[in-house]
Amino acid sequence: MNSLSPHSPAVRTTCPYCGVGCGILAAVDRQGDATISGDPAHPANFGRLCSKGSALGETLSLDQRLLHPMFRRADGSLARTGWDTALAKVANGLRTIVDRDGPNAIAFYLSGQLLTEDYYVANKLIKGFLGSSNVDTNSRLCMASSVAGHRRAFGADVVPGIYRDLDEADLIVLVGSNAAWCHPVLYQRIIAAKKERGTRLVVIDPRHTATAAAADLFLPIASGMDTALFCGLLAYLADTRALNDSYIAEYTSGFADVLARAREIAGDAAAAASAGGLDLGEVARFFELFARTERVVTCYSQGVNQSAQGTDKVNAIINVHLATGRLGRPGMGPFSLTGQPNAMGGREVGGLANQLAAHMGFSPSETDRVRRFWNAPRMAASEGLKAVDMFEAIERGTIKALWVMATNPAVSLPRAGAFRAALKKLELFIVSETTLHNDTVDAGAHVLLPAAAWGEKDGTVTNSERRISRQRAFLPRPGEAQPDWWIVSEVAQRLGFESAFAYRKPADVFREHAALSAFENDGRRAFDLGGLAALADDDYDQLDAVMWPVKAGVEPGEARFFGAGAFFTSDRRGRFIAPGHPGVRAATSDAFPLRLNTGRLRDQWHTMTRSGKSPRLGAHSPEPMVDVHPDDASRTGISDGGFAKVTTPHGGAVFRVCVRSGQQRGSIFAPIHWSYSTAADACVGALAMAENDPLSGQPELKATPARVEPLEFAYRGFALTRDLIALPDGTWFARVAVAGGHGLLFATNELPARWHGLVEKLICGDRERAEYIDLPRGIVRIAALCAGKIDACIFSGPSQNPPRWEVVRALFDLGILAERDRRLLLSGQSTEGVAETGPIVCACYSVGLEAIRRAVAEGGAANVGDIGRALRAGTNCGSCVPELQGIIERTASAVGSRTAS
Ligand SMILES: Nc1nc2c(c(=O)[nH]1)N[C@H]1C(S)=C(S)[C@@H](COP(=O)(O)OP(=O)(O)OC[C@H]3O[C@@H](n4cnc5c(=O)[nH]c(N)nc54)[C@H](O)[C@@H]3O)O[C@H]1N2
Ligand SMILES: Nc1nc2c(c(=O)[nH]1)N[C@H]1C(S)=C(S)[C@@H](COP(=O)(O)OP(=O)(O)OC[C@H]3O[C@@H](n4cnc5c(=O)[nH]c(N)nc54)[C@H](O)[C@@H]3O)O[C@H]1N2
Ligand code: SF4
Ligand SMILES: [Mo]
Repeated sequence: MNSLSPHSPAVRTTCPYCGVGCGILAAVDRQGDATISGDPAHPANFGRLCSKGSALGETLSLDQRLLHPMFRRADGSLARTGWDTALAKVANGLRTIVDRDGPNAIAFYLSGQLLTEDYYVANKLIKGFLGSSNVDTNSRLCMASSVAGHRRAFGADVVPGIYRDLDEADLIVLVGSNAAWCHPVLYQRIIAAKKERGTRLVVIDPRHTATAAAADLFLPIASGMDTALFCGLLAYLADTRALNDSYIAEYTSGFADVLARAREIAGDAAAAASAGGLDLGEVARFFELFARTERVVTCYSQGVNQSAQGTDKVNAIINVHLATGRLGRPGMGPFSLTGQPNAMGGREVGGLANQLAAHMGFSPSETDRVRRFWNAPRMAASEGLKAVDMFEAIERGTIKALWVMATNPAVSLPRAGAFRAALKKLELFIVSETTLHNDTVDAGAHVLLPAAAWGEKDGTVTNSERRISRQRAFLPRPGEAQPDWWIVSEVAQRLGFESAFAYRKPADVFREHAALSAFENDGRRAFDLGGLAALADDDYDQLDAVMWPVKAGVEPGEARFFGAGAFFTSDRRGRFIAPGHPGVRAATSDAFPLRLNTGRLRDQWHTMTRSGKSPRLGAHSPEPMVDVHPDDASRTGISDGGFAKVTTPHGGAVFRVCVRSGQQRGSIFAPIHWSYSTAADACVGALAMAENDPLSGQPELKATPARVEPLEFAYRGFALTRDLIALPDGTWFARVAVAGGHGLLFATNELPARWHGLVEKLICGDRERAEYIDLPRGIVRIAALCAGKIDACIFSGPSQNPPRWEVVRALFDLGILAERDRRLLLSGQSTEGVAETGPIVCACYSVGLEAIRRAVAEGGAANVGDIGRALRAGTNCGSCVPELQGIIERTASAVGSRTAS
């Protein structure tokens, strides 16, 4: 793996972002630059990639990488150390705490971004050898409600369908899923089915998203009321004789009671409409469409899972599919869209605190089976603490050692501010990371272990349709970075468990994992990789994407589950589950009259440690914005493009404001991506409440009571620098990746000319200085040039008329400036060859808003196809097509009204 030559032929691997699990071809040229393209042979994407996948090549630099083991000195600074010392420190520290305080004083917090092999080894060490089941994962914040819902209904955590069902459905219902941005390649498949087959699309979401733009029917449901809608649907199906009576009788149990409960919650379309705050006619249309369409797939994601009643929402959806027998056959089924690349793999190895490996639970017989298989000396016998409870135990001081791998909880947990502070209480705080600084590391990690990153590591991931794909290395490992499975195994060996962790390569781990899945299985556990348990090293290296189950002696295929019953419950029947009364956990009040909904943007990935490195991705939504309905904006006195402070009972943060009519009255939306490492004060996790679903332990991250207030800054501006700089306290800023250096967008009440020290430091030495300063008008433009290139610049102006940065940013990347450009630089104006692009809409081809507007207004482009032919925008991943559509409509009507007047 280390000996990869820097210009190897393309390597087949898998995207490290979302759960679609797209196949990728990665090649490295002689300069060491990676070329990334979609793998035409991979059944998840057939060659397509979204904007994030296509930009992976821009995220591979070693800038900000953690390259060596490090430890924190008493004065708080980090110092480099060797692997032996670091591993011994971890092993001795864990041993001391377990011996003194018992196994439950230690915890691991893992991630759906680990590979299955990494995950398996970590889980084995803590549950089987250290005797603690305090191992949970960020999947608790992500998929836990789906897992709990599947287990209640099916007796196992199984997604019944496959992606092909999306091609073969006549109706697709997306509940709490912004697939256009979060599962773009699957969304393209849905759009293709609409075109080719006439598939209808219904989108259920409190806000009008890019996904909703293509819907035949959009239901702007009140936050948390999905259960009412699906109960109303169940009652309607019963009343209109649209049930599958023979499926119910033959394969399920509990229908009559659940129907009675559904009628109590919402007995018909009118009751469902009233509970969901929806238009009766539209609810009736949805019910009728659902009732008469046999091939229905209902996909759902975080609008369902991240709820205090997420498990009930999942079961309310599954109930209507069981009642119509619409699952396990082509073109139908409930379909949980997983978030992370290996959310499923983590579930398979038992990464969650309430599960054991290979889909087993903590019953005495299962615990014993795993103990025997592992030959485990100290097997955890009962469930451990789930994520939020685990961090509360750290807050209380009962958990004393924590090992975080591949997640950034100081940003992504609810009540993140309080939990970040609690990390200081740990006696031993270990972080396995690829990045040198993120909020979790900077919260005071004692030992940093450098992990090999995507492109450098080898193993497997499982996507939303149960398909296992290989991630393969195509880059050499930098510095002293090591794969996560290696790091854990080395610690285990130093704890005295040499033979149980004597893995030499990922294939060794994978074979053991596959063997455990088949161990004493007898067809009672869905998850069975017995057919891969004896895979030779070469075959593992060559493994094509394969869908589980892969039973020994059976040719693997594309299995759907439950078309003819055969559930994994004790009586093999599927269970109807009666949901509780729907709603959200915390009430709004005079102090917090709004609800804060949180989620994702199209071109960033979580806490931006990777996607935040790509200039192309940074151009789409460069600043943290809060979306507010026009009525709420005018009531609270905040305006589009201005700033607002959002406050909840847990914290406050400051965002630019986007006033959107697609936002529901009373509900605001903010993205999860920014942290204290990337912005002054825009960490959404610090605002979110930690109210959990009682069954799944998943927190309700989309409904925290909140208020907004306007906030004024006198000046706004930007800085472009070759090295990272810090702005003075009190300055609001967001970091933005730009080509050739670092960008900062800021807002302030103190003019940069008065930022003592910083400007002098940037503009010193033999650098040529250019400046235009007009303090009374609030204008400051300072640039330092070095050998004809911009080395650093700071521009600011009054908030009402701030400087635009597109042109200067392009010049910053250009290299040596021509005399004319140098003269024009301070004016921030376009010169020949550097046109103003405006904000980037198409990330794949870097096409900006202005160019698209021009193509419509002057070039006569009338539809998305015309734009594609003229500018290429929208022709690669298609993620921007909904935005293109909106721009065409708005520009065309503006042009129309100009010509009319
Ligand atoms: N671009 C991008 N893609 C990603 C990720 C990323 O960071 N960036 N992350 C990946 C991960 S880990 C995940 S888990 C997925 C998440 O994928 P999604 O779940 O699609 O994304 P979110 O934006 O979290 O939330 C989806 C929608 O739920 C809606 N919602 C909120 N409350 C309710 C409700 O009560 N009912 C209903 N019906 N809807 C509600 C929100 O308005 C939002 O539009 O995305 C994956 N893909
Ligand atoms: N308010 C609110 N909060 C949320 C959500 C929400 O919708 N709203 N969504 C939740 C969901 S669904 C999710 S999945 C989480 C995501 O939240 P996190 O998991 O905290 O976010 P990431 O930025 O993906 O963190 C991954 C970390 O692993 C590091 N890393 C990358 N590759 C490797 C590797 O190979 N090995 C190691 N050791 N480290 C690596 C990265 O540098 C990064 O620091 O956020 C959750 N939090
Ligand atoms: S849809 Fe995009 S982010 Fe998701 S796996 Fe495919 S390329 Fe990666
Ligand atoms: Mo997630």
